[in-house]
Amino acid sequence: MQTKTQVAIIGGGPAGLLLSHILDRSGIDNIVVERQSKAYVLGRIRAGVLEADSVQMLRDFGLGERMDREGKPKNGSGIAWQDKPDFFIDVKKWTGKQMMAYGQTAITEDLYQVRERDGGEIVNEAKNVSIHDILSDAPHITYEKDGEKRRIDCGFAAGCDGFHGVSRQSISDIVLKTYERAYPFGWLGIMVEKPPIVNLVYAYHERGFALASLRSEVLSRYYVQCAPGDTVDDWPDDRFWEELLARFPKHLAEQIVTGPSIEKSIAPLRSFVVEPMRYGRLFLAGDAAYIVPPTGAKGLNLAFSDVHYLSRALVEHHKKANNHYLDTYADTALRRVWSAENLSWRLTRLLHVFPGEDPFDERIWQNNYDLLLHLESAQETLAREYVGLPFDD
Ligand code: RFL
Ligand code: PHB
Repeated sequence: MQTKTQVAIIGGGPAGLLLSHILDRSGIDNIVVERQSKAYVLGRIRAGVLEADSVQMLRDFGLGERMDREGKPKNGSGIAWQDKPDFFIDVKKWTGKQMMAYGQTAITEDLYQVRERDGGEIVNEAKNVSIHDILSDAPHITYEKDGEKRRIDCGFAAGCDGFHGVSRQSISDIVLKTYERAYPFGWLGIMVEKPPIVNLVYAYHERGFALASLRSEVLSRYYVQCAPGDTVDDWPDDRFWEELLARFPKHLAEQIVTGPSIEKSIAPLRSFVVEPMRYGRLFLAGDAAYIVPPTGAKGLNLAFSDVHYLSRALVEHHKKANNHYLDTYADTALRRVWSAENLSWRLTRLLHVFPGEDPFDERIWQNNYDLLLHLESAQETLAREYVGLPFDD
């Protein structure tokens, strides 16, 4: 079986689905090839916070209705610190913008719905996807579906297949550079059908990091820093709640409504970037090219930023024969990626306990929190970094 399309999109997570939707609205045909079933993709629980520009992008492309109904606009996020005053990252005050608490799972549902409504082609459960002749003018993708080998001839390939995908591996080792940092802990997250506390709050405590977040007025999301080898079986609900409550100051712990978890999972933390993000006619976007630790809430937002720049580049190429944005995509995307890597690394460093840490380093990072409490320029810088770079360069 052989088909032809203008853009083959590998990976049907949020980046791949949004790119597919935007290209379709500009009259550029595309096919999404996804390794997992639709049910599996919709069952994943990940990001929860959208930057202002991500929110606007979703609205601009007709994806804002449910988000504006069910999501919770936020003026910023709190930081609590053992034995020190609380701090608020006041995004509204310093930038005039708001963030939105709205889950990645809901966004992915919204994206599937519009792709199906508009007759978009998504091939789920595609096995052994591989990319061929990517340095030529006529690349193609092969995969297996229902035991049958299939081929898609395409003008371009978009690698939106996340950290475990194949796209990155299609770039020659000779040009591919990898930058990486692993952290000696993970995040254990739970979802609970109880009202959240008023603000999203990150907490530092000598027992470890904790985070109180939300998905809606009736759905809360909580995380605790855990040891790298831990499994969910090590963390029955009672242990989780005891640890979480111990890591928040009393006045916040009192507001947390506990209950049985409806989901529980562990995510390792890492910083990871590959360069370049373009190889011939292959363009990487989202987690296929980099990972940020979730402390800055940047991963999904960066993926949407890539989609913004990549869709503009592909539309200009197809509609105006202008290759300028294709040629600048990788550099533009990487500049933004490194800004987010920088913030995510710093916030991770600031808010977690690093086993075996040098006491000197510990005092330096505590002092960074003191600076935040007292220095307005530090408060403004963090608010601007947390809300994300605008889409205007
Ligand atoms: P995804 O979501 O991983 O989707 C990639 C898709 O590609 C498919 N795939 C393949 N398809 C075909 N062939 C192959 N060989 C394939 N290999 C893989 C996969 O099945 C999948 O469907 O990447 P994408 O689209 O780039 O989206 C990135 C985001 O998912 C990610 O950055 C965020 O979830 C990160 N993240 C957060 N981001 C935020 O902006 N704000 C947050 O608050 C936030 N919180 C988080 C997070 C990530 C977390 N975890 C679990 C790592 C909280 C957590 C705990
Ligand atoms: C979440 O709600 O899942 C969440 C919120 C903020 C983060 C990371 C994750 O920084």
